[in-house]
Amino acid sequence: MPATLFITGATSGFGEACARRFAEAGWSLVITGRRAERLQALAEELSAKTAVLPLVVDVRDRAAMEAAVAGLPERFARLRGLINNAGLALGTDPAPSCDLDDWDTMVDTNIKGLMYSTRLLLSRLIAYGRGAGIVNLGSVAGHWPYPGSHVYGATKAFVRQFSLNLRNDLVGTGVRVTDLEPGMCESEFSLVRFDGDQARYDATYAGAEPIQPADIAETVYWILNQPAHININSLELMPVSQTWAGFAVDRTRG
Ligand code: NDP
Ligand code: 8X3
Repeated sequence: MPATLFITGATSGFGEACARRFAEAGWSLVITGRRAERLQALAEELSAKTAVLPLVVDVRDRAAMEAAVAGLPERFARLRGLINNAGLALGTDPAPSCDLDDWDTMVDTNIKGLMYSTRLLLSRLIAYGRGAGIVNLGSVAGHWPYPGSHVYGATKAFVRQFSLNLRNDLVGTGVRVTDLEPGMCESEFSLVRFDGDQARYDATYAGAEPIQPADIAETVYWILNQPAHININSLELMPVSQTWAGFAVDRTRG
């Protein structure tokens, strides 16, 4: 039975690009997301190359995630990889004026959704053993503070520490864990964050030569195909055009 890769959030961006990259290499795929039509279309396209199971599920819905994992057909049960990719940022307003519902959504998706898929699939990854791996989508926002990042960055700090902690609990199982921490990448991520504002999306990437989802997919493929005795603990990448800002100073203090 071929090895299977489980990808959360495969209807766009990194998840979709990873599905394409791993399908090219012949891995069986379980792809998930909420947008059924997109997921179905991707599954149909990739099924010319490999076995693909589309699962329409919201990672925030614990019961639905439990049912989805419990119902995995035997054909897709030999799990070698999990890409915890589903996630989002909502808004860039400063903390005092942003929407508390957006904070809930980011925590529920980026933290709790990732917890659910990890916990529910761990036993299958452990059963695969040596060579299996989890790639969690963290972010530069998980350790570099910037204005408007508040809860989004904090959820990614969770992803980083959770990933590192998991490694300790998985010692001896052969299962690897990586926190992948990209900087600016061009994807629907910014359309979601800016509530569909196309002009703001365009301005974000204009002239910056951002990382593309296919670049991330290539990186994930490299991580999960390292020799079985190597664990990439964390990997941060940025476009060459992006660096850090200096400290901000309040000059109204007299
Ligand atoms: P996209 O918006 O293109 O893709 C996000 C994916 O997550 C979609 O497939 C979406 O599917 C899925 N998703 C969102 N919410 C849920 C949910 N509740 N249940 C199931 N699936 C969900 O963004 P990216 O590909 O750029 O981002 C992927 C990950 O990478 C995210 O975790 C993001 O935080 C992280 N990241 C992104 C960076 C960037 O600059 N783009 C940089 C660093 C990290 P659907 O809507 O169909 O459910
Ligand atoms: C996404 C990258 O810089 O927009 O995680 O926070 S950033």
